[in-house]
Amino acid sequence: MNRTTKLILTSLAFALVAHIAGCATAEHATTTNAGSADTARARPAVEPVKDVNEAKPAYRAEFATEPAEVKAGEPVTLSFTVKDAKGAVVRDLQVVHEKPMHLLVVSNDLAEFNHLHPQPQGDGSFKVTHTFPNGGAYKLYADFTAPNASQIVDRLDVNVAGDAPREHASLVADKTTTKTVDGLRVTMRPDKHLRAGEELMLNFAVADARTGKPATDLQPYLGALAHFVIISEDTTDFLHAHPMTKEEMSEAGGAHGGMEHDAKPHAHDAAEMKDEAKEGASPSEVAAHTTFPRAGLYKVWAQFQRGGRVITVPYVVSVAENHTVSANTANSVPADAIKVTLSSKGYEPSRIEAKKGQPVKLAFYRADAENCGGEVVFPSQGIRKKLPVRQTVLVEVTPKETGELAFTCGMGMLRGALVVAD
Ligand SMILES: [Cu+2]
Repeated sequence: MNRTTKLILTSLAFALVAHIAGCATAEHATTTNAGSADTARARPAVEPVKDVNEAKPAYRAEFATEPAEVKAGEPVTLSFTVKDAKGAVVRDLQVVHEKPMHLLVVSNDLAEFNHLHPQPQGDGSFKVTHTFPNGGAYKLYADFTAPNASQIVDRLDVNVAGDAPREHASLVADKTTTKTVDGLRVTMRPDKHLRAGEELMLNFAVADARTGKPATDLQPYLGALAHFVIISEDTTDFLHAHPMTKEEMSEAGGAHGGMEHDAKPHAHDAAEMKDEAKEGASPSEVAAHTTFPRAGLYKVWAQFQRGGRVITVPYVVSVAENHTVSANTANSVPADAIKVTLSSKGYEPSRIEAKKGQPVKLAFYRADAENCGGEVVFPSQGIRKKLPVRQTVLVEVTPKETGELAFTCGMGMLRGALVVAD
């Protein structure tokens, strides 16, 4: 009865700007509100902010520590006060995965990792007490969602005073993909070679280290069977992957409608998961659907809960350059092509005029790592093309009938159309 079931995780990619003005300053990656029904099940990816001074972010977290000087081995209270563009304190953050704010604390070399949850205080701030074990530079990623807005991740710097800062640990890509932590043996199997800008599934199989049998006693941790945090070696790319709930999975299954490909397995798995929940067994395999934005080394922390304890399993992966997509970029886009930008807002433009019988060249540009935008599909034309992040892909269509010729993202959530006239 060891059926394995995959949980598909929504993942959020953040390209944070490398612009740091010193200790305890925040960087802002604000999102635009996707304004669609899809936001609930797949929160839109953050659009990179080119210049923090260019546009005032809608929300930012003011950061303070108590005491002001942070010392290794001494408890410090980390305080975050979220303010809107007008400076008003925002108290009612949305509860996402059971918490209004998630805080990831990592040392600059990514050797140390903590996942904390600042608690709301009477004065509108969110606070958590933490003890940094060593002196040196740390990064804090405060992950929160204001009411009627999309997710925001603020990256902050903290310098911790200490007699002897720990020696900088260099990231080295793992030679083995099987790791054992606290009696849980976890094997990571990506579904393809890791390449920049390409969507992939990171599959994680969990087994009991002692018996070697699939572990089916995982407990929900913050409303999910697994959480994944992925940070690039230079700390600028931050991805936080959370699983979809059963309801969201069945909704997503419904939304996929007649789309072939991966929609059916997802829906099937959701059904299987319900069966297994009845039997009291948890899936022994989970999958994170993600895109690494750039080539280089990334650290991946997979978090599970078992026996009331959170188990954090670290991996270091190497993401290769993507030569196949760079051959397909702007240089090869003809001048008469219509540029269609795909972001968390959807397709812009989403309606494009065309003439019956005349070929139309569409140059799709995918601006961010929005999850379901990894493919563009023209169902009536049998066209399905991959859209790597920050790459342009050309699609040529000749409409044979007047009316609307629809195109959608791979999961059918984002839609656009050619409006075809005689
Ligand atoms: Cu969290």
